Amino acid sequence: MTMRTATVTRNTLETQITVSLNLDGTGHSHFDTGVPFLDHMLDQIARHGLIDIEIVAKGDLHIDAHHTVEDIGITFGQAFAKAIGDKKGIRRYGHAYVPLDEALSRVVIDLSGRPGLQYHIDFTRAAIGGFDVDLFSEFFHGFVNHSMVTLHIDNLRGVNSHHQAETVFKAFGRALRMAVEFDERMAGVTPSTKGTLTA
Ligand SMILES: [Mn+2]
Repeated sequence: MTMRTATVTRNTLETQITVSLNLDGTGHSHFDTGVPFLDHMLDQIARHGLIDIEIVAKGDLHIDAHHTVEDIGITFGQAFAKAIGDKKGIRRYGHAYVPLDEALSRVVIDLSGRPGLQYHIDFTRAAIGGFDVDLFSEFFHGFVNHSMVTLHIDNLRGVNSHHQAETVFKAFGRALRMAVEFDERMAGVTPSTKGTLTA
């Protein structure tokens, strides 16, 4: 099988980012973003999505992490769209519930070719270890708008905000894994009655 890989570099005056992905990987990851809590969350995507992910980012962290987190979402989305290709033979839909102690999240994804985000997380704290939780929404908006997927994220319950975030990213990884997997009964077939998921 040919591995579905992509590397995208995106440079702006605010950030310089390179993302490399292998959707058919084993969860190997390397992150150098300067934002440790984001690295911890990206690691969940790799591990639970069985996606190899390498991200090197240099951003204007002297201002704050906003541009870096948003632009990593955008570049990750661009790399995902490039790696997934024509979507023939894949499952297309993916979903997962993931608990962590008292927290529970559900993520549902459709590799629809249309960007859409439903984002429902009521974080119990404004920051986790200095990381502004508002930025998760920026990350997922960036991802969705450039990967052209429909994504429903619900944190169903949770008290500890680290747990809330971690269950969301683990469920996102699990849902991605399911959606990108090949369904042998769909071999060579685009999983849409419209005949395309890219237009
Ligand atoms: Mn953790």
